[in-house]
Amino acid sequence: MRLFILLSIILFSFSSQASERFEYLIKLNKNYSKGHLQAFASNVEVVREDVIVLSLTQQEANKLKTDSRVTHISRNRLMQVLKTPNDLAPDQWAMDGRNKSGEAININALLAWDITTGTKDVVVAVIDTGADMTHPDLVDNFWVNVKERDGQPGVDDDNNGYIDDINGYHFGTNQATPTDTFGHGTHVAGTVGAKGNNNLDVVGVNWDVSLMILNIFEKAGARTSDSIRAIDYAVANGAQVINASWGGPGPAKGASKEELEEHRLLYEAIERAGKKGVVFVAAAGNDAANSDINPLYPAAYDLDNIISVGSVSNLGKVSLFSNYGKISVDVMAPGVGIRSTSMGGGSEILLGTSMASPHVAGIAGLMLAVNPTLTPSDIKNNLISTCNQRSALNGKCVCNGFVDAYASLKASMK
Ligand SMILES: [Ca+2]
Ligand SMILES: [Ca+2]
Ligand SMILES: [Ca+2]
Repeated sequence: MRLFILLSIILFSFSSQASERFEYLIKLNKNYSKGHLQAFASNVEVVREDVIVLSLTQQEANKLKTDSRVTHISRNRLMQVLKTPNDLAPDQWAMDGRNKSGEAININALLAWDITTGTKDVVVAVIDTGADMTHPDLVDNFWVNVKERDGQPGVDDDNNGYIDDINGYHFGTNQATPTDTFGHGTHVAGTVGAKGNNNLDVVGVNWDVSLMILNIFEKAGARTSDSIRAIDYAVANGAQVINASWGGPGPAKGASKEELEEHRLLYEAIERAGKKGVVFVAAAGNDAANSDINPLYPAAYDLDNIISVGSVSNLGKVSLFSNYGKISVDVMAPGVGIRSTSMGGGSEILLGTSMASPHVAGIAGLMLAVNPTLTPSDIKNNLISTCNQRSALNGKCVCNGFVDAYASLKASMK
């Protein structure tokens, strides 16, 4: 069996020093004016007729609390900036855009980012065609195998069976550097976690994350054996999420024994990952097929830790190319007109369930950032129970809708 790419605030830290001054918001008794308080400070800032801002020590503020000239005194609190990244490209509609009818067919990322923008503690393995390992918008978010980074070239410093695997590995060529020569993996990695708010290119679902880059592709396809090695590597080296934007057909109903047997070892590798608490997010496929009848694997394997992702357009409908299936496809996510990182730097627009899947893997990463104890089933259930249902998606996937990062996070914090 060969597997194919599915183308297509500022927070000030206050010290406890008694002499330190803070800003206070003060409302004056109507019989008084700011002039009456100038004994306390010369730098009076007038907000409105009876409301002023003064810079005071804690002691001075306490005194004013009992002062008849003052009817209200409180710290001039700093509001938190709502987290809007400076690199959300205008056409990254999947994150927060609206369509021409004003509908928000997006993953609700802006609200999610007020809760978390991700953490380097979460490791997402991108098993794909590798990544541009020098891409300026990805380099900060690559997973780092510290023992290899600080070790000796040519030596397997962490004794995990792979030499010099600093950011991942190229299973297709058995080389240390998982360099992308197709562009597919670079794009997928950027959707999961292109560095956010760095004034560069695009923003990933995670602004910060550890992307473990595992390349299984060589020329046109990936060997099943290499995909199994990559899955086992991801699990053994600390990944909590795997994204698989690839697959192969069969076995459909009435498949031969031989065909079934071809899939057994890949199935078992993903099952092993599940037992170690690793969630496996997979693209449903681009055959415009009902995958309950004509499945694409691994997405359609019946395993609790697999989340199969179809593609929704910004009209809220199943993308023309996308597989669907009320049993074998779990959720939909944006997969058309997706801007993400491209080889050689910069960004490009691609389409496919390959582009939908990493949105969901990215949300899984955010969920683990707020709650590291989530199991693969928790993640899957939270995504399904909170998705935005649409009549056009009814019967097209388990949740009858598309994923919502914000709602998934809220469910994950309970
Ligand atoms: Ca090693
Ligand atoms: Ca080494
Ligand atoms: Ca960026």
